Amino acid sequence: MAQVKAKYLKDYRAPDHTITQVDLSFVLDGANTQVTAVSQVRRVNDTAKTLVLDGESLTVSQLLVNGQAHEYREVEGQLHLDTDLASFELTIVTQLDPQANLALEGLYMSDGAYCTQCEAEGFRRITYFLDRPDVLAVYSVRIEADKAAFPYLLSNGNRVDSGDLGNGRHFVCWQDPFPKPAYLFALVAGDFDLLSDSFTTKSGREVALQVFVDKGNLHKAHHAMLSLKKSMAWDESRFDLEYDLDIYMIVAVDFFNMGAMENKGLNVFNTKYVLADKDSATDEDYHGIESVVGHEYFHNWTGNRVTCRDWFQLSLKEGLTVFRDQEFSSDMGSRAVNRIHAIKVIKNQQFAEDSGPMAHAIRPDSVIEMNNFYTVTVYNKGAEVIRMMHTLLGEQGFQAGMKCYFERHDGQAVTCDDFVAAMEDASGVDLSQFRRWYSQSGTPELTILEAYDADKQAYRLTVSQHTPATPDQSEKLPLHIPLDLELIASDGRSLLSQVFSVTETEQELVFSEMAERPVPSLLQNFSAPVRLKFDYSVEQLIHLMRYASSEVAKWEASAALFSQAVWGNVEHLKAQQSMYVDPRLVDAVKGLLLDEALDKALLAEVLNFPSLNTLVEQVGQVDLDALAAAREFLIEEIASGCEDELVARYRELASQDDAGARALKNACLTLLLQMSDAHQVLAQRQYEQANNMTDSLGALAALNQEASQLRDSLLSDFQQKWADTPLVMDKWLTLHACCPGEDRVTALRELTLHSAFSFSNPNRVRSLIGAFAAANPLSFHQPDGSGYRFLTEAIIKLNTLNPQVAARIITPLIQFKKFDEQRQKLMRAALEEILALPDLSKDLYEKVSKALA
Ligand code: 0A1
Ligand code: ZN
Repeated sequence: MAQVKAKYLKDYRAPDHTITQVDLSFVLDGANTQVTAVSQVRRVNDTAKTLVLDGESLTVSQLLVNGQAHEYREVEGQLHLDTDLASFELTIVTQLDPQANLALEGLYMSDGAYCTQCEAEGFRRITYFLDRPDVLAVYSVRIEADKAAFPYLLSNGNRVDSGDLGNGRHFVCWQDPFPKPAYLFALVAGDFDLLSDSFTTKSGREVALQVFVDKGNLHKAHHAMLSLKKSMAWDESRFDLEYDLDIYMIVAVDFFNMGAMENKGLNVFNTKYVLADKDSATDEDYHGIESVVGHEYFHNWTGNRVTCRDWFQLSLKEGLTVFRDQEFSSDMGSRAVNRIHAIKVIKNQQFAEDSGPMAHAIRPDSVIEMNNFYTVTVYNKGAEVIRMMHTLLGEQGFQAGMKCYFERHDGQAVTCDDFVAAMEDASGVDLSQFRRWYSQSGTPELTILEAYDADKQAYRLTVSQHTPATPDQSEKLPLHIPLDLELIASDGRSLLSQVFSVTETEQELVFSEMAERPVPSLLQNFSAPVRLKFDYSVEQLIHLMRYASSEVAKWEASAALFSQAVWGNVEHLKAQQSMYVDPRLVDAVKGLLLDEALDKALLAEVLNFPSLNTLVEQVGQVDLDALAAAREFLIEEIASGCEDELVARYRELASQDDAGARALKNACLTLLLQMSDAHQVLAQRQYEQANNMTDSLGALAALNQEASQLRDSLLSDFQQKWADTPLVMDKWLTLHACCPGEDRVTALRELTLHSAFSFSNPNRVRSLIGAFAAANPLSFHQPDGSGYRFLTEAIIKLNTLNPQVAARIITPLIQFKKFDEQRQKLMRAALEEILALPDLSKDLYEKVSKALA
């Protein structure tokens, strides 16, 4: 096991040296690729006598200080160079083999194209450098390569020179005028189809827009381009932020560890978030593209112009940029549905992270491998923390805070505290207690009790907060929690809607002049990322479904009603009583199905009842088998109680051509098929008549809930049709991964040998193995441990191939505390086996050692 040392936020020190300018020259030549870096180094700490540079897996062929050879030594993977010069020019020549780089960090090859990924610490795999975000340099880049194979040579900033070198080779030079940290550097060299367009900013500057895609995919780049133009216009109108270079490039590559990367002026994207046409991409894919294109574009200000002082501050750029992309999606489409999707991510995944061994604050205190902290906590809970500030300050106060933030910090590398201070100073709102959201990990529980005094006509809510201890932090303090609530009268009138600040461990809210006991809609719009504990009655929830002013609250009420009913039946099963469904629940669903005025996409969300994973997250420990049985029973009962309405609604929607109608149609179909095989013919017809991927996949997913001959034959038809389209074959792999059944693993093991699968491509791995472990809990948690074995074998393979991906797909295995003793034993044994690997990566070591601690 290599040296594993945690780094701590409290140990942050400003660098002794900085680099103000770097001239990079790349000679791209396969395994003989050469990089020359000429850096202008300046000493910042006058007492420093050694320059310490970061590097990883590098071969240095030359090192010069002011043009002269200079001594250096390698110490624990870093390069030490003794000098007391106040400023000097450092030249380092390194040799790289991008073809051998399967970890996809630094300079690597994706399907014959060179590309880079430098966040978080990938630049140190290109050259020795001060690879930390508080070192900001101006970059110039020269790229030289074979002209026929690599006609496009791209880097950050503006193209300033190019030429032919004779011998079949050519070069291009780029200059980026904005000082940036090394993690925002990018280079791409390859042969692509190019979609060009332009955007005129509000101050009248014309920006060239370019989207590069693999040859033959030009027709699939239009939605990404449209999304980019919408993002640019939106950031001007909502945040008053304008683009700052003359060119904005997006390159889509098939080999990528994450979604996309915001390198200055040259974003590198996973093809999944660029390529789309109606035949091959679902409505969800279209939406994902718009949101990721927006996200990367918005980073230009929140991340690039103002960046992070150190990696513990990652949420400074990510929480804020996720908040901005969520607002963008909400302004472009349905605010309620977007909010529901964001809430689901928190409740399913972020709460799970909080209750597992990797619990951390949105600004972590300690990190072993930074790549492990691109998490739902840092990103999505981080966005919730920004959203809470928005709730407390209002749009105007928040925008004043943003303006102050940019006035103070443009061109700097700063901290989360700097951001909060700008918000506070610009708005006058006291955020001192609020800051604890940055340092405290775990999910707060907000328990609310109600009391009504008919004589005094007073309604009282007693609100208490408590955050359970997490492995990283035993002491918890009360937080500043914005509690948005509405009180609703028995006739449906809204009596009050207001945001209260909960700051104490226990606090009372008293409402006078209440002629009757109101129904409370609590934590409206999920106003804080907390677990709400309130003992709602069935009547109250049905009242909220009918009368809550907020659509999100209606959905929350329906999900709570469903969850309560499931847990009730789990109790019945434990007591060996028969299960039961409250007819009022069926009637409530029926009422919604008959309500033509209700937004279709919203109704679809209601009908996609809480998943098994969502339910698992609601309790400490779980009897998975009883839970699954109770959930299935309830869905079947609801579906058979509403069968006529579901069929009628399905028929009426079949001919409608919009995303909301498709979502609702597929939700109805899913329920009908879960209820009875007799409805299989609906799915078959939908599949055969489909003229878009949402309909095809909706039919397949509905059929995929159970093994059947029809399912098998349509899946193989799908495979033949799409064999040459990897992103669609990923959907096929996921369908296989998510089909229930006791012997899934045998089929999946065979699929790892299929030509559509490859361990070296992260999209393929996530679609098959990642999806199986994360989204097919019943098969993954087979009592014989076969699911754990399958995942463990894949992780062992990926440990050396691509540690980042290995560490990502292990997540369901480290959350073993939720399950029964027998399963825990098997899961622990699998983790022990991984921990004992002789060449265990830092990424896996951090997660597995914490899980077993
Ligand atoms: N900053 C990117 C996410 C990202 C992070 C790490 C990567 O490679 C290890 C790649 C991308 C974003 O937030 O979009
Ligand atoms: Zn981001």
